[in-house]
Amino acid sequence: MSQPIKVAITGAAGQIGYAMLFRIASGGLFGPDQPVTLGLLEITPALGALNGTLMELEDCAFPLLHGVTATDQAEEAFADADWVILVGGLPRKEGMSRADLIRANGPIFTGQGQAINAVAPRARVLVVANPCNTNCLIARSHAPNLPADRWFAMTRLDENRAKAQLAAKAGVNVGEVSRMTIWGNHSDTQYPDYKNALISGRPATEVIPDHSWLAETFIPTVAKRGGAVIKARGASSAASAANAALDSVRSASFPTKGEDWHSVAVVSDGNPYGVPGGLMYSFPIRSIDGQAWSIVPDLPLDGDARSRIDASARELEQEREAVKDLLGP
Ligand code: NAX
Repeated sequence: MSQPIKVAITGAAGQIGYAMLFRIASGGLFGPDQPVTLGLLEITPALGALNGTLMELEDCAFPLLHGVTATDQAEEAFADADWVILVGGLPRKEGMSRADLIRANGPIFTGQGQAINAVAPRARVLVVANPCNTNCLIARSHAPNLPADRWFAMTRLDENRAKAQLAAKAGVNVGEVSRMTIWGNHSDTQYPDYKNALISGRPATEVIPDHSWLAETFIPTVAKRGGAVIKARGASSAASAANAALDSVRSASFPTKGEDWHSVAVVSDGNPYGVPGGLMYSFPIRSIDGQAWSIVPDLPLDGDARSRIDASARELEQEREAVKDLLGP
């Protein structure tokens, strides 16, 4: 058996944490032969609830789970982690603006970025907590020891939502949908790019001839799906968010198969799509060897796609401006 992979998770007593831990511990992330250890971080008042989750983890008797640390100290949770998944933060509540959320959650990521920098030199980091692109930007700015290509913010739930909508409309299994890009911010300005997506190997725009549905219904349905789930469930997406986080880590950890790609926000260097450098922006990504990745180049983008891509970049620039006092040197 190989050495355990250490996964550190913040907000571990929250609803996404609860939906994620048992899957990781059972082998649902790295497979049935790969042991894992967990480093779980919570705020002090939530340690009691986290202890209950620990009791349940113990009662599952997972043979692959080789150790758990549960703590309110970031450096203890993150020590020597291979992956750090930053989930902890306030979810957006009814009546809370995006700007309120940015200011409420941003400060968490200065300290957590510093802790990763200090104790997790080989870590790769996935930020789930919203606003995830900008929280990731903040954490990364405080962790100069970790190369820029180790930082990710989650748009995979949007990708999965988009695939499910296209599959339902086309009347096919969701596994038939590939090359689904979410461009930009995990927000209403994201661009779910149906024009470059495939259904059963054919352009989605050929399989779904109803182009007004694609342009006018599909895009807002994907972008506003989180709100629709809150309305129906009375709580924000949890199991689907946990699932998307696991998909994101898996896609980064194994080479991309065939000609497909996946969506995740990575640091932009301005190439190849002219997105301003330094932003954490979601692109079509291929993993090369389970460590390195590249942005899929040369996708055709018409004027409408281009203006959506630019609008999401502008929103991210505004978010960066709003947190500039929280950014590291
Ligand atoms: P919960 O409120 O259920 O759990 C959050 C947990 O984080 C709580 O247990 C809380 O004690 C803990 N926490 C707060 N501050 C912390 C800190 N400084 N260090 C460690 N832990 C801390 O929220 P949940 O539904 O699990 O959502 C978590 C985050 O995911 C939210 O920010 C939410 O907005 C975000 N989401 C992101 C999604 C995405 O696609 N990127 C989709 C789902 C979700 O909305």
